[in-house]
Amino acid sequence: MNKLSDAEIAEHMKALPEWELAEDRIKRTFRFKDFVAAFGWMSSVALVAERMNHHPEWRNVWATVDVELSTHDAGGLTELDMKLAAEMDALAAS
Ligand code: H2B
Repeated sequence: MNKLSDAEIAEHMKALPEWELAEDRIKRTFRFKDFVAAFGWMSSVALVAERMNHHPEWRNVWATVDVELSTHDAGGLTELDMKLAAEMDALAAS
């Protein structure tokens, strides 16, 4: 998987308005109604991540999940990060 260019990253970020670009990664804080909702969402995301073989860095505190996405094998952002971010957004919205 190839690292995205700055122009490609900028294009993807238009579709991910809740995400913040920070160096070699993108970040978003997800807030849920309680711990069960947060952990339920994490469980759904875990299945998607495993299917993609692309895994998030994340931290859960009660109803909040802080997520950072980057492709370690590529040393930066790839299409996989953008795809996983979009899947996370969709699952949080449903
Ligand atoms: N997840 C992420 N975020 N980046 C990777 O480079 C990555 C991964 N690589 N999940 C995969 C697993 C790799 O380490 C295994 C061996 O396929």
